[in-house]
Parts: sequence; structure tokens; C-alpha cells
Amino acid sequence: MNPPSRTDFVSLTLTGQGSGIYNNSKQWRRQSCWRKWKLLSRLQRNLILFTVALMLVCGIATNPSVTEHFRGLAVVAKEEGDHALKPVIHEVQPELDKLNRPLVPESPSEKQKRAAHKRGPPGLQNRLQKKGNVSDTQVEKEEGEKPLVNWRVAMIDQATERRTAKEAANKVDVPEVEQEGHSHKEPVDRLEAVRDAFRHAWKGYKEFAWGKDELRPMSKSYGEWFGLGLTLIDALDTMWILNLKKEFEEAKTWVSTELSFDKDVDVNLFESTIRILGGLLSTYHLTGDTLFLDKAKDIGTRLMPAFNTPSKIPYSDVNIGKGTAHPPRWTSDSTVAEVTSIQLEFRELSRLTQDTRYQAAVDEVMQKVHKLEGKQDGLVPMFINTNSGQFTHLGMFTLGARADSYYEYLLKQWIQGGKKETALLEDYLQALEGVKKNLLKKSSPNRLTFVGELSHGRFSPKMDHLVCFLPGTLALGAHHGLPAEHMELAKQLMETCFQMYAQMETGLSPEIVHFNMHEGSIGDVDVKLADRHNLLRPETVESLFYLYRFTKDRKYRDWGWEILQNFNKYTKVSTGGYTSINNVRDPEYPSPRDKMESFFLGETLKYFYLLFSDDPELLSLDKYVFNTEAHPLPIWPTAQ
Ligand code: DMJ
Repeated sequence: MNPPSRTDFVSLTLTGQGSGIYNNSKQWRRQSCWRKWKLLSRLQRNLILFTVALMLVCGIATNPSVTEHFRGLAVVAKEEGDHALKPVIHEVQPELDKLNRPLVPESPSEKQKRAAHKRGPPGLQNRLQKKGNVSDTQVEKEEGEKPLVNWRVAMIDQATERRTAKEAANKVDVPEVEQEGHSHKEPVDRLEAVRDAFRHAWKGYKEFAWGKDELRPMSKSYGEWFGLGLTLIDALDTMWILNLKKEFEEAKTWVSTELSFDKDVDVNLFESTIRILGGLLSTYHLTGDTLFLDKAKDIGTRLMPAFNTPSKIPYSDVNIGKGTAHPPRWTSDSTVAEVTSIQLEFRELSRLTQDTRYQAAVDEVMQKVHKLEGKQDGLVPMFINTNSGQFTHLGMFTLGARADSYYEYLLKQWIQGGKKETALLEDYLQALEGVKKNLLKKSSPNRLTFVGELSHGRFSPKMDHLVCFLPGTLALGAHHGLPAEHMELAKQLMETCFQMYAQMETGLSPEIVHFNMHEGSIGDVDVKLADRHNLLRPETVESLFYLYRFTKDRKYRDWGWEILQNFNKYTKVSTGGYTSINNVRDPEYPSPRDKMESFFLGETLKYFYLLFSDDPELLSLDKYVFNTEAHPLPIWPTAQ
């Protein structure tokens, strides 16, 4: 074994000490000390110097007056250091933001600060900065000072300006609400903001599209689909609920004097049932005015020829003037969601008129679908043939377009009928098991729960915005006594649906997203170029309403508020109305599509209002069930 070298160990024993030689002269002592110092190894000397330096620093640091001085210096040093680090921080900041991005909103001020980052993920931020365009901080400033003018066609948010000024003047003083130990103060009157949004939409409709199906707000014109005043009828009960009396009365006058279903037009059975029949029935219930019931009976009766098919599975289209019906030109198939999401309305029409034909027709459809083969764990394909009555295009399963409201109406019919029709409940519960088994997955990196699609056994992480009805439906089921785990799943999916908005640069969801599932993905959500549009759809707001009603968790309201503000920012047209947009990923130019769908007034704004309303009796979910177009229909009295 080799003897340890001098540098292998540390000895603090000074050579010579204890040798018995004692010299007290100063010079000897100096020489002796120096000699001893020289005898030390470099490591020993460094160690001693370090120890002395450390003791000095500690001594100084504990002196209060010196501490104050150094604190000042430290701030300066930090600022300089931050500067030096800035380029690095700037590069990694978006990634850091993503990792830290809370899934629940913070306080309004924190949220505002974060919103600036949220609108600009790495790609966009770089692009904006390179182009010298709107930076994150500019966005934040402009949000606070003046509405952003995004488009060449100026969509200046006048109503927001008006409201902000009014709010500032009034300083709306809402009493503090205690919740879970926190005190929360409503910063603005959100209900009034929804009413303002409705008035603004209505202004455009009234000026440029009165009595027509849809407003084209950019071109200040209108579009016709069925030629039946679709937007006006869809919006009737919303006006009633929002207490917009003047607007409601004007619309009612149009219904009584202008609306006629005696027209040679082809209408889609499903769309006219959920929007027109549903809208008229609910308005009748809210107002008690038989004008609306008479009109409902008229359109309901005119739609009945759709059921004259070999299989009793209805055709998609009906000519309400001629009394004829037919499938689309290219197929004899109907869409599964369409034929199974007209039941609430026709059943209610039978109950009100005591004419059983309506209910008999739609119940037969449900009974047939109940027995059909071709389901997978309760999941249904998207098409059904009107001749054979069989599913077609087997092996493809989604909770999005063409199947969505089948699941919604299983539960809602069961609730409407007083929870007695067990076949409906069984199908609903089985379908949910099918969803869990086949379609439910987690995204990366944030492990958001999402509902994908299945095509011949192959899973696709694609999710339509339409699927965002599901959190609300699950929550409704749990409220009506179904397993509590449905509520847990509802909460998870609600989070996901909100993230579909929050992770976009405009804060508005695209029509379709693809979730990332690979470890190490940067964001949870990918959006294909063709899927970047937003049609002002209601599903997420609808679910937020249910989740808030049942949990009273204020975050759902805050999420809704954020969404409403983004609708105002990116879809509001200065001359009146809101428009669907082509690109939710481009806040500079979201590219208006020049169309305001009737469901924006029928559903989206109504659900916003209900979300922000504190009155649990306003359309109590123990008394009403909403059809898939947000028209409330009564839950039948148990005696029936
Ligand atoms: C509405 O007509 C209904 O909500 C329907 O169930 C789905 N599509 C639109 C809204 O997105």
C-alpha cells in the first residue's frame, strides 16, 4: 500500500508546535508564523484562507446596518442578472408557461397576466415579434385600454367599450360571496354582459336579416336555409329568459303575423325539430301563450311524413308544403344522431296535444335502434338505412358529429319520462361503459382526459368540439342519481373542453382537435389546418352551466367568462352580430366566415346567461330538461 501523499489528507497540526522551543520576541514570532505558513501545503493554505473569509462574511452579514446596504446591492445585481439571462428566459419562457399553466384559473389579475402568454405559444410569439407585431405585453395593454382591432374590416367592439365605461362608472358592487374559505367579489355584471351580447347580435339580425334564417354580419345580409326565420324562432325563449321584453314582443309579432309553414320547401327533419319545434314548445311553456303551441303543432304535423319509410326510420328531409319526404340525393341512409334526437320534442307535442301519433313515431325509432346489431359495447355507428332499418358504415364510432345527441337523448328521454323507461337508461349506461373501454384516453403532456374515435378497431385521438356536450350530460345523469363516478368523469372532460379553448391563440376552440399521446409532446392539442374554424358553438358553455349548477365551483363561471370575452374580442362585428371564424390560431386575422348560426342565440348566449345566474330556480334542472338546441321542456309529472 502506498503511503498517502501530502495532498491526500488535510492536517491542521502546525509543524513545530509542541517541540518545546519557546521564543517570545515579536520578530521570532513573526518569522516563526511565516515559516509555519510556508510549511503548509497549498490546499491547507487555501482552506484556512477560505475559513477566515467565510467568518468575515458571516460577521458582516449579521450586522443589521450592513445587511440593509447589501440588500440594496442585491436588488441591483438581480436586475442586472435578469438582463443577462433575458435571452435565455425569453426562449424557454413559453415552455415554462406551458408546464406551469394552471388547469384552474387564478385570481382575475393573475389570469389577465397569464392570458397574454396564453395567446402566444412559442411559434406565434416568435412570429409576432419577428414581424414587429402585437407582442404579449401589447395584447395585455390593448385588452385593458382599447379593444383590439384585428381585422382589416374593422370589428371594433363598441358594445364592450360601452359596457366597460358603464362598469367603471357604476363600479358594480356585488356582495362578497364566501366559498370554500375564499371571498370572491364579482368584478363585473356578467349577466348584463350576456344581455349586451344578445342585444348586439339581435341588432345585426334585425337590421340585415329580419325574418330570415341566418344573419351574414360582415356583408350585412342574410342566408336562407329553410326560409322559416330560423334565428328568430331559435332565439325566442332566450329573449324571454334574458328578460328582453321589447325584443321578445317584436319577435312574437313576427311569429303571429308572418310565420307560415305552408311553404314548398325542403327542411331537414332533425334541424327543424330541435330548433323550430323545440323553440316553439319551450316558448309556449315559458309564456303560456297558445300562439306558440299552435305553431308547434303545425310544424310537428308537417314533419310527420318523414316517418313514412319502409323501416319507420325517418328520412332526413321533408317538404313541409307538399307533405313529402325523402333521403338525401346520394344515399338512402339517415344519420343516427338525427333520427334519435327528435324524441323529446315529438313526445312533448303528444303530451300537450293528446295526439299520440307524434310520440308513437319517435318511440318506434328508439325501440328499433335499441334492438339493432352492429353496436360495440353500446356505441352506435353513424348511419342507419331507411329501407332496411339497419346500421350502415359499421365499425366507426364517435361521440362527435352524427352520433353525439343519440347518447344525450337516451339520458334526457329517461329523465323527461320520469325515469321509468329502463331500456333508455340501460342503453345509456352501456354506452358509457363503451366510451370508457374504447374511446377514453389521456393526452400528453398534461394528461387531459379526452374522448377519441374508433375506426375498425383503430383508435384515433380526434375529438370534435361537439363532444363537449358530454361533461354536461354526465353531470346531469349524476344529479339524477346515476353513479358519482359520472360526475368525476364530467369534471375531467370539462377541464379538457376548456383547454381546447385556452390552448388556442384566440382563446376560442377549433371545430376539431387531435390530442397528442406521445411522451414528451409540447402541447396537448394539435389542430389541422382544415379544422381551425369556430362556429360559435355552445357545447362547452352548455357543460359549464351544468357543472356550475351542480358543483357551485366558481372556476366554471370564470372559464365561461373568459370564453365570452374572447367571443367578444374575435367574433363580434361592429355593425351588429357575431360571426363564425376560420382560424382560431390567428388572433391577428381570425378570418370571418360571415355567418351567425341560429344556435349562437338559441344556445350559446342562453347557456352563458344561465351559467352566470345565481337563481337555481331559473329553469331548475329538477323541473326541466333541455333539448339538444337548449330549449327547456318540462320533466313530466310523475303521475303520467
Ligand atoms: C346545435 O344545432 C345542436 O346543439 C346540435 O345538437 C349540435 N349542433 C348544433 C350546435 O353545435
